[in-house]
Amino acid sequence: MRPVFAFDPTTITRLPQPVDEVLLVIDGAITRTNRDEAAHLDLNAIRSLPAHSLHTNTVVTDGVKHFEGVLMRDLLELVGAIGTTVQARTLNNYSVDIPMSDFYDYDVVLASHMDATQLLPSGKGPLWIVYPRDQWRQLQDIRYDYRWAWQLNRLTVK
Ligand SMILES: Nc1nc2c(c(=O)[nH]1)N[C@H]1C(S)=C(S)[C@@H](COP(=O)(O)O)O[C@H]1N2
Ligand SMILES: [Mo]
Repeated sequence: MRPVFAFDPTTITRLPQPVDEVLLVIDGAITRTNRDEAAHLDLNAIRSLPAHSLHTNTVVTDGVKHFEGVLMRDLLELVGAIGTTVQARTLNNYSVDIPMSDFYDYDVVLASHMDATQLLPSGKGPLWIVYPRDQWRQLQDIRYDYRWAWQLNRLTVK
């Protein structure tokens, strides 16, 4: 894991403004923002990061699914996250605290697509935190199942 520094708001720099619908707002201890001390990201901003995909079973779908998105650690680097915990919140008001070390220990994906189809709020979208469950036995555990936040729309870095 990379070292954790004290959060210094004086180092804040700007991200580009969103052009399309904002899918994800990241706030808290971040050093790159574009509105109201938060990072408001549309799909293009998310997809400006290197694409990452994986195949895995989930506890809520049948069979192996193909997820496409970006790595959670790349997303956190994009916004200059400085902290130890990420609180994930969702459209259905679910909330879970995730240790940031998960994203350095594993290739955890912020998925925007499943089986080549964009995730929508009527399903598990707009975004879904997907762990490489099939690749690591230790991830096949209820402690990690809680962290698979679907219908994700906000992250707070603490
Ligand atoms: N948006 C959202 N994500 C969520 C949840 C939820 O209620 N809403 N439940 C969590 C829990 S407790 C688990 S075990 C896994 C599996 O959720 P499910 O079986 O309740 O669908 O998703 C997690 N992600
Ligand atoms: Mo659960």
